[in-house]
Amino acid sequence: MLRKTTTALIAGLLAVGGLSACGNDTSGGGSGSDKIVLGFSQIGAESGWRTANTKSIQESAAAAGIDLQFSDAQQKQENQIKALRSFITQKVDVIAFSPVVESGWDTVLKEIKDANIPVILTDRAVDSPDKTLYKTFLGSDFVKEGEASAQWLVKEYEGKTETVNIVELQGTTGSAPANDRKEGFGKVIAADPKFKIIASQTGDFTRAKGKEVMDAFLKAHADIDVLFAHNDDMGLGAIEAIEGAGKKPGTDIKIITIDAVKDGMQALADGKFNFIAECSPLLGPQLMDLVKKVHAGETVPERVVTEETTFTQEQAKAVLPERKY
Ligand code: GYE
Repeated sequence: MLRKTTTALIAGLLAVGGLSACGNDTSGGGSGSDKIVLGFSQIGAESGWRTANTKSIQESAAAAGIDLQFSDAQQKQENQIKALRSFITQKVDVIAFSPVVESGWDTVLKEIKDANIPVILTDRAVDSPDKTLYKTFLGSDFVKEGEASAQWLVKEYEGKTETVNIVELQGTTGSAPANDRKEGFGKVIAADPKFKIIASQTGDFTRAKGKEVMDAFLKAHADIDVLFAHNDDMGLGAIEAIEGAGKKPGTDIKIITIDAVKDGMQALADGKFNFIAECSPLLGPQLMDLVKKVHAGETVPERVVTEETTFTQEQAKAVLPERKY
């Protein structure tokens, strides 16, 4: 109550002074508007998923009449913390952000809470034990994505007894999707000792790093059967490395990835990937809904999980023509 009144008061004062409550806004909020101001700190533009996620958030904010203050952290936690502090100074109405890693947010989240600004975690989680530091978390079940990836593998090698040598390209070290996808995948393959992860390293969710690390894996191991990449982009980089080494991706080395962005789905339809567990980047509409609710002081669920599926090569061929991102 108090917070709303204060916000209204500040907005009113700014309007009187002929200033916009949007600070150095370039998104066309209009001066003195009573639009909700949302400060959003994005991780960067490391992958096709991220690009689609940014687009979804920007388009949904515009459609919902929300004044979006968007900040790109270029994959650095320190930049995200700076952006969050500047949202406090700007007195935005709601803050949402996609935390690049899980740890190290307690102090800044406490500062935001003290400033009475509600926080929505988007896409990635934090490991803060104090759950009152944010209102809700909107995103995917990454453990489930890892499990679904491994379940496909288990089925694919059903009835076979020879060792299956797996290499893993992990996402950004310390990030929720890297931690959880690894955990989910590991849990399922642990049930059968024939599955062995012979190498596992971060490719930072990027194509370039995926290629570089896969190059190194191929040099160190002559007998790789399967690649599990924590996202499509690293898998796409790995395809280049595999082809460069004179092997056939999807055949000589089976590839499982996560995301299902258009380029990944194309590789799956082309037979270069073998399976994708979907992770939807289209969080914008649900996010704007939550922004309105927390701004109005309504209670929201602790966790809002996005709906996702999985794709085989045949399924990718069928949906590819309609894939928007
Ligand atoms: O899978 C990857 C992106 O946090 C779910 O981040 C997201 C992940 C996504 O870079 O492609």
